[in-house]
Amino acid sequence: MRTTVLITLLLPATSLAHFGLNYPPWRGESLTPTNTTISQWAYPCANVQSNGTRTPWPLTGGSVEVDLHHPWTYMFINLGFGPVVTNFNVSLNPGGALVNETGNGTLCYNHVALPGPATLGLTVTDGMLATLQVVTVGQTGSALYNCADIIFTSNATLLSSDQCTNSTGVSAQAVSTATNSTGSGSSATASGSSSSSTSSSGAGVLSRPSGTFLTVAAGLLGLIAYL
Ligand SMILES: *[C@@H]1O[C@H](CO)[C@@H](O)[C@H](O)[C@H]1NC(C)=O
Ligand SMILES: *[C@@H]1O[C@H](CO)[C@@H](O)[C@H](O)[C@H]1NC(C)=O
Ligand SMILES: *[C@@H]1O[C@H](CO)[C@@H](O)[C@H](O)[C@H]1NC(C)=O
Ligand SMILES: *[C@@H]1O[C@H](CO)[C@@H](O)[C@H](O)[C@H]1NC(C)=O
Ligand SMILES: *[C@@H]1O[C@H](CO)[C@@H](O)[C@H](O)[C@H]1NC(C)=O
Ligand SMILES: *[C@@H]1O[C@H](CO)[C@@H](O)[C@H](O)[C@H]1NC(C)=O
Ligand SMILES: *[C@@H]1O[C@H](CO)[C@@H](O)[C@H](O)[C@H]1NC(C)=O
Ligand SMILES: *[C@@H]1O[C@H](CO)[C@@H](O)[C@H](O)[C@H]1NC(C)=O
Ligand SMILES: [Cu+2]
Repeated sequence: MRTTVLITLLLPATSLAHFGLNYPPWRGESLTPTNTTISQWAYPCANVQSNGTRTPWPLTGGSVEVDLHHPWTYMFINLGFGPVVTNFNVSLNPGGALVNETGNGTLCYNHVALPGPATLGLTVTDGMLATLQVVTVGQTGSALYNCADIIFTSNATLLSSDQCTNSTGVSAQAVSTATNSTGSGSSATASGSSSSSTSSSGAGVLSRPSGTFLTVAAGLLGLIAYL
């Protein structure tokens, strides 16, 4: 039974490309073919350990840039607090939505906002340590991981507009569920901003996915983590 699940998940996985975390810079090269210990399939951080270097990140959140190579992928930006993070339990997805990215190249969010203290259960202060985890998930549920170590710093800055760009043809949309469909069950649809829309109005058009969709997504990630 477990073998069947493994085969189902891993076979399509081998045909997928991988992704890079450009900013904050990842812990280290996770696309290396020479070190077989390192694998982007490995939860939570591709088996790449922290090397002690941390990128200063603003107290209210900062820039995130990824380099993607698939026709499309779901993407999660997570955060965990502390010097050695094992629980990436803070979701930083823009608009709180499940994100569906389309296209090959860089996707950059100038300001990925942190939730408030009530949601975090703590107040972010100068010098706090944390680790960002970016997860991409393909249609089969196979997930890839990369991590970046950060230090919250009051005078840290966002990337400038020439450092933070979306490649031509790269965009991301919020996935929402149609809870009102006439058929049996709900179907997923995409809505939201494209790379050409203005960032100031971006959050407004993002809608939250239903709990069910997130539960399914979280379940898949949990299963993958377990395997
Ligand atoms: C150490 O980590 C930093 C990011 O925190 C990264 O930019 C750098 O490439 C890493 N060094 C090595 C040798 O992998
Ligand atoms: C391969 O990566 C692992 C995990 O980062 C590291 O402990 C190990 O030293 C690396 N091996 C080589 C040969 O670089
Ligand atoms: C993505 O773009 C890079 C550089 O522009 C190119 O080398 C690569 O073949 C492209 N990959 C896919 C899957 O289109
Ligand atoms: C996240 O996990 C940490 C460590 O397990 C815990 O202390 C913290 O309360 C959790 N935060 C949230 C928002 O669930
Ligand atoms: C932030 O402040 C520290 C110490 O006051 C200084 O060393 C550092 O260069 C400053 N960084 C920026 C981005 O201004
Ligand atoms: C890149 O695209 C995403 C979604 O399509 C958007 O939210 C973001 O603001 C864009 N980045 C830049 C630098 O325009
Ligand atoms: C829900 O169903 C009603 C009746 O079929 C329809 O008028 C309405 O537009 C639907 N709402 C959504 C969000 O699909
Ligand atoms: C995600 O984006 C891809 C490519 O644009 C599209 O084919 C797919 O239907 C989207 N998935 C959802 C659930 O919107
Ligand atoms: Cu891949």
